[in-house]
Parts: sequence; structure tokens; C-alpha cells
Amino acid sequence: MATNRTFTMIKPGAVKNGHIGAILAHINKGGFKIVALKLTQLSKQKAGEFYAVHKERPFYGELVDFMSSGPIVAAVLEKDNAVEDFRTLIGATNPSDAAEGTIRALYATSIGENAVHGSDSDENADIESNFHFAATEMC
Ligand code: FUP
Repeated sequence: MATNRTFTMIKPGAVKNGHIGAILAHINKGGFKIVALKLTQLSKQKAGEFYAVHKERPFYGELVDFMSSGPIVAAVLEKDNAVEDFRTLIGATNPSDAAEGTIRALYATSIGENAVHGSDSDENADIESNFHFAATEMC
């Protein structure tokens, strides 16, 4: 179990708006080490699989469309207490509720286009990292 690792995606809106560099710098300044990194694009099917837990929610269709609409940056991050500390660093799901200085407060445009993903448990961090990366791609 990757207890000191979490998984993140810089979502299509933040990539399109030119925030990859600033967000990665913010992540490094927050004390996280990047142990896997790639620029990629999710197919609709893959985006649907990634967010399958939300299948019954009213926003699922829009979420899948958005997440497959352009390139994303996927990364695995390492730090003590990674999952919880990264969720603090990114802020609340809705950027209007996100604490000042958090990644979502700085770079998200709406709850649907909220700049970054962060795993919500060690178990999901492991599942999501393996969804995007082969073992040989995680250093
Ligand atoms: P988070 O763990 O903060 O990424 O939030 P959730 O797992 O609750 O939601 C996953 C994604 O679904 C969000 F990043 C954006 C989208 N979403 C909406 O579009 N509307 C909502 O009301 C809730 C989530």
C-alpha cells in the first residue's frame, strides 16, 4: 500500500489555460516529490472508468466530457501523509469554498472545471496511480 503517495491530474482546463508549470511548482513548494509524470489525454471511455464511482450523479456526463476534452498531466506524488496533505494543498472541490492560496482557489474556474484531482484515500491513490502508470514508470 502506497501510504505516502498520492495521485493527481492537472485537468484539461488548467492545462489549456497554461497553468502546468505554476501548478507543478506549487506542488513542489508544498513539499511533494514527483515520482511519476506524463502529459496524456483520456478517451471518453477511460474518463468514464476513472470516475465510475460518480456514474449515478447528475454531473457524470459533463465530467466525463470535460475530462476527455483535452490533454491532462497525470502524476504520482510522494510525501509523508501525502493523501491528506495534498487535499489540503488543493483546497475544496468547489473553488469558491477553497481556502486562499490553495491550487483550486488560484487556478480553478468552477466546481466542474476545478484545476486538479487529488486522491481521497491511500487505497484510491494506489488504484489511480496504477490506472495511469506502469510500475516501471513510477520511480
Ligand atoms: P474531489 O474529491 O474534491 O475531486 O471531489 P469529488 O470526488 O466529490 O468530485 C469529483 C469531480 O466531480 C470534481 F472534481 C468535479 C466533479 N463534480 C462536479 O462537477 N459537481 C459536483 O457537484 C461535484 C463534483
